[in-house]
Order: sequence, then C-alpha cells, then structure tokens
Amino acid sequence: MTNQLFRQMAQCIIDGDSEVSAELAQQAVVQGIDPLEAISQGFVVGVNQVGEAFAKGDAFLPELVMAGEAMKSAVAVLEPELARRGTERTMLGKVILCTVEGDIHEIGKTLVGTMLSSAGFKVFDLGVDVPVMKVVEKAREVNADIVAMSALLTTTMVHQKDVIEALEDIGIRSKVKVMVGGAPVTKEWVKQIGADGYSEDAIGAIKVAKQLLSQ
Ligand code: B1M
Repeated sequence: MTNQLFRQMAQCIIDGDSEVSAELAQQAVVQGIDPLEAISQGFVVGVNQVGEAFAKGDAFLPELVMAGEAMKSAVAVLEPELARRGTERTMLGKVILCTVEGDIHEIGKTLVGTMLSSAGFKVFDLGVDVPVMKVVEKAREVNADIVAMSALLTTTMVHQKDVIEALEDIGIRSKVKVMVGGAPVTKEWVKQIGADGYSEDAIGAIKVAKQLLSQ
C-alpha cells in the first residue's frame, strides 16, 4: 500500500503535476506516514529521475521547472506535519539559513530550515540567491550561532567559501559555526573551504547543528 503511494509520488513529480503531488502528500498526512519518508522514498525519487534525465539531455528546462514546482507543492503540504512532529521546543541556537548567491534551488534549503526549526533552533531563512554580505551582516546583527548554506550548483558552491572569508573579514568567524550542504557538497569540500560541518540530508542537519553547538 505505502510502496504504491511512494511510486505514485515519484511519478507525479516526473509528470510535473503539482495538483496530484499536493493530494498525495495530503494522503500521506492522513495515513500517518512519516513526512520525511514520503519525501525521501516518494517525491525525491521522482525529482532525482528528472534531474538525471536533464543531465543526459533526455529532459529539458520546462520539465525541471515543473518537477520543482510539483516538489514544492508536496513539501508545502508536508511541512506543517514535519514541524508538528518536532518534539524539542527549547531554543537551541540561532541559525542563519540561505541558498547561496546565484543559486535559486530552494527545496532542500527549506526542508533543512523546517527540520532545524522543529528541533528547536531559531531559523532566519534569508531565502535563495542571497548575496554574501547579506548573510554575514545578518549573522552579525542577530549574533548567530550557526550560518547554514545550501548550494546545488558546482558553479555556486564557491560562494560558501566566500561567506566564510567574509565572516573572517568582519571579525566574527570565531564566534559562529558554519554548516554547508547541497548535492555537490562533499567532506573534501568542507575541509577545503574551512567549514565546520556538513550533512547530506535535512534530518542529518539537526544532528550536525547540535554537535557544532556542543563543541
Ligand atoms: Co536545477 N540543477 N538547475 N533546477 N535542479 C540540478 C541541481 C542539477 C544537478 C540537475 C542535473 O543536471 N542533473 C544541475 C546542477 C549541475 C551541477 O552544477 N552539478 C542543475 C542545473 C544545471 C540547473 C540550471 C543551471 C539549469 C539551466 O538553467 N540550464 C538552473 C540553475 C538556476 C540557478 O540556481 N541559478 C536550474 C534550475 C532549476 C529549477 C529552478 C528549474 C528547479 C529548482 C526549483 C526550486 O528549487 N524552486 C531545479 C531542480 C528542481 C533541480 C533538481 C532536479 C532537483 C533539486 C531538488 O529540489 N531536489 C536537481 C537535480 C537533483 O538534485 N537530483 C537540479 C530535492 C531536494 C529535497 O534535495 O536540494 O539536494 P536537495 O537537498 C537535500 C540535500 O542536498 C540536503 O538536504 C536536502 C534534503 O534532504 N541539503 C542540505 C541541501 N541543502 C542543505 C544544507 C545543509 C545540509 C543539508 O546545511 C546547511
């Protein structure tokens, strides 16, 4: 039953059908399915297939856009449920969150934000395509504990490094932990740019953020 629902979820993303993706997400909520499982075993399977087809030249930008929209509709339905399931409510720390300059991929970043908020972090989500100085100025303004940056493009991930350098330039690098993520980000990249941590997925981001604050 659940497997069939997961297959339908993947398919509606491939079809770029936002109406069906929202309906299937709603079904998952009604059936008490873990929203993160619905995302990772259902919808993301579809978005990955579209991504692979795009990379091979078997799908084009309109398909990518429609898959992204369908994914957003599903996540919008699942987000309140994700937040509702968050149990810890104490304020663990302040997180500045963004997708870096030049990059408009927002779905993974938003999921990370939802997970961190539901775990008890106060998240300042600056959105997508956020200029380097806006990130560091906000970090200084709110006295942030963590700067969390998402990048989905090999051409934009370099701005994660730029933000770290800008934090150094304005003299607050030692006061703030830097966490990075997104599909092209690897452990090697984290080391190379001098970030403090990274996670491959949204749920792992909670563990990493907590670890960073306990250091
Ligand atoms: Co774009 N795109 N895209 N795209 N797109 C990718 C990323 C790509 C891999 C597709 C491909 O070619 N196979 C490719 C990048 C290639 C590369 O650089 N290596 C690509 C490209 C090339 C492009 C354009 C350049 C296409 C063009 O215009 N010719 C263009 C760039 C626009 C820009 O940003 N300037 C572009 C545009 C778009 C759309 C706007 C159409 C749309 C985004 C819609 C939106 O976000 N509102 C889109 C989409 C949908 C994708 C794919 C298919 C799916 C991304 C997604 O939402 N995944 C993607 C291929 C793929 O990833 N399979 C692709 C689902 C999401 C839940 O996963 O974002 O990875 P993800 O987040 C995960 C983890 O990475 C992690 O946790 C999340 C949840 O588990 N994570 C973090 C993410 N951030 C984190 C931060 C953390 C910790 C964990 O701590 C801070």
